Amino acid sequence: MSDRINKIESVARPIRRPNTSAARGAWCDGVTSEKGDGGGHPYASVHFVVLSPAAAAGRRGSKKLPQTEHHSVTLPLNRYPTRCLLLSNNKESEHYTMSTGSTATSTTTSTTNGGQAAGILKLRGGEQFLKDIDEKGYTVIPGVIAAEKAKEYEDRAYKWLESFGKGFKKDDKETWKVENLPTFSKGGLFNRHGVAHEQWVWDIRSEPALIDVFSKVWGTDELLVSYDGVNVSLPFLDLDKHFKDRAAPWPHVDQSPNRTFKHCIQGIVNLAPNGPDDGGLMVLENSTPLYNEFFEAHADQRPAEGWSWRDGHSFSDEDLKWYEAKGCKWKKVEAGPGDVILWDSRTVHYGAAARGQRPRVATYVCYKPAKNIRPEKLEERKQALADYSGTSHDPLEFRLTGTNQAGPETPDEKQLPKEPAVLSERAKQLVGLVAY
Ligand SMILES: O=C(O)CCC(=O)C(=O)O
Repeated sequence: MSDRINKIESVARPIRRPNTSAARGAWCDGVTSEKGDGGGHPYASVHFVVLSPAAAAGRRGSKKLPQTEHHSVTLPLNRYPTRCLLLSNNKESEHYTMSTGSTATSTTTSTTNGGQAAGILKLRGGEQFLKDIDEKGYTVIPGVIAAEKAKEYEDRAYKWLESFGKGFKKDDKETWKVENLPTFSKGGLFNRHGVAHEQWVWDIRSEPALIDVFSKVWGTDELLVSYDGVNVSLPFLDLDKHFKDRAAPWPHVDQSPNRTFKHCIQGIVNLAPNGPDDGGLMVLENSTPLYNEFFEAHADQRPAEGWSWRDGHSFSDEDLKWYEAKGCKWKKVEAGPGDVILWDSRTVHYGAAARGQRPRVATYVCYKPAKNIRPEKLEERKQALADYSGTSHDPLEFRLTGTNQAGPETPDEKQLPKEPAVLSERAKQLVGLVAY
């Protein structure tokens, strides 16, 4: 066995073969128990099944090879994918790449962790906000950043927008038009122009109290951070003129249906007062525990090659009716300057455009334990920093975003930050440039 598989457990659950061609060969049947090793490293016992080549090819009754082998092992969670080296008859016989939880069922999820969502996060220290995320799918932590500091960041966001010289002036509402701003999407989502690497954005990411919040989430302060974008949602005078459905809801989750466990906690640092009519986060309350059930109930939507591993899934009106029939209700998450909003990536959500008179100003943040990154992704992070590229939320299993990926949308669009961040030692750790 490879050194990552350090313990064989007895088979604890009946086998359930996933109905995907990707499962041919070997598949994980479910996490049968979750453990920590005392050092904050989460492990799970995973039962998986190896199908012999004969059985995989459908040749039943082959005497030469067993049709199936059943294994349960202890795997470190968060390693996506985990390389498993299986032994058969004491000989190395097969190499398989597996993702823990890749086909585990929601039944397993609910029975393995005392009714709470099982998964890759360890609850530590009984923090109420962690319980809130588990119970409601989201939470607001007040005053993580002092209000005066939040105001400074808000001003720096406006200065950044003014620095493009396209006509926007924070103090003149007549200039609050889409055409006076650099390219953005939805009601005010900016992830181009190298914004992920502006000094003010890195300063926010490096705020010790913010890092502390995510340290509590993961039980370690040795974290990597996403190169996420920012949001300035103004009550625009011309929102629909340029892009008709900018203000339309875009309900989605930021997790692949293949990842059946808690995988990522997303965050927003809220910088301006944010009430019911301001642009901001909408969550479908109680949608989190229904995540696996939704995808099982909508297996007809699954492509022939299986659900995508891309961490994202959008929901149609019809899909939402399924959630609503189960009692889920939309809620606008309100927050004050300096508050941090956290939510489980399985929670159905979207960023609403402004309906009232006030601007929304916020940055997106997401941290995960550095030890769980794959070496190739670490190199990709370093390159993305050098290129001023952005990333999707999960700092470990990310996609690149921003101008370098999609190309400029306007001739004047560049990938260069206006004030490229000079990284502190702490920020370099959060990149992965300096090892922990
Ligand atoms: O802007 C928001 O509040 C939500 C943005 C969003 O949907 C996301 O970051 O996944």
